[in-house]
Amino acid sequence: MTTVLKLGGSVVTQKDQPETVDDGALATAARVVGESLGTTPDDPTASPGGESLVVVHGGGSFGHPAAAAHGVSASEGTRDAAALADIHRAMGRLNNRVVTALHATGVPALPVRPLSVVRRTNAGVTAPTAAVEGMLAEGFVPVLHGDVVVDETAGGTVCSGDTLVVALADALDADRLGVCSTVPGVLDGGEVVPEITGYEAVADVLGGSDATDVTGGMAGKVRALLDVDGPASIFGLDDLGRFLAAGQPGTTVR
Ligand code: IP8
Repeated sequence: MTTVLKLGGSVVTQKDQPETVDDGALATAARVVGESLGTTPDDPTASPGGESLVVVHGGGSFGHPAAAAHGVSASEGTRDAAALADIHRAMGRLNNRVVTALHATGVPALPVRPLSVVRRTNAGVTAPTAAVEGMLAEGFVPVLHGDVVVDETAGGTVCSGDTLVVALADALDADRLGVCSTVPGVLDGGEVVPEITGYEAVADVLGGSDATDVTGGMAGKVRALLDVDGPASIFGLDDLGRFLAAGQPGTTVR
C-alpha cells in the first residue's frame, strides 16, 4: 500500500511567526506517523513493514514569507538565482526540522529537495519518481516539501506541496492521498463538508488563507485535489492516526 501524506505548513509551523516550528504539532505528527508504521525510537533502522509512505510538507512561516519577499509565487516567477536559492534555503531549514522530528520517532525519513528534481513545464509539474521510488524500494520514507522549481516559461516559480502530492499520487499510482491541515476538513459555517465533487459547489466557503500564503490556501488545495484520479482526504491533526489507519476522516475530495 502506497500512501502520500501532506503535512500542511500551517500544521507544522506557527504561520504568523517568522521561521517558527510548532514543536508540539510536529512532534505529534511524527509520533502518529511512527505509530502507524510500527517504528520505534530505539530502532531507527527498522523499515516500515511493507507500507510505502511519502511525506510532503508545506512552507508555513518558512517558505511563504521568503517567497513573498522575493515576489515569487506559483504564477509569478524570477530568473534571479540568488532569490530562488534564498527561498529554497528557507524550505531546507524547515525540511531539516521535519526529517529530524521523524527520526526521533524511528521513522527512516530522508529528504528529497524538489528544486533539484522537479521541473514545471507547460504540461504541468514532473514528479520526482526516480528519487522517491528508489528510497521507497529501500524502505525509507521520502520527505519532500513545497519549493521553488525551474519553470519552462518563468525561470523559477513556487511549486506548492499540494501540487507535488497530486503529481506524486498519480506517478506512484498511490492507494491513498491525505492532506493534514489545521482545520478538521473544509468547513461550511463551522461544519465539516463531508464530500466535494466539484469546485463551484464549494467556491463560496473556500476563503483565503489567514497568513502570507503564496499558493492559495484551502481553495488551492481543493482545486489541486480535484485533479487526482482517486479520492483524497483533508483532515486535521487529530485525525491523522485515523487516516493512516485506512480511515476517511474530514472532507473527501473526489
Ligand atoms: O505551503 C509552498 O508550499 P505549500 C512552498 O505546500 C513555498 O503551498 C516555497 C512557499
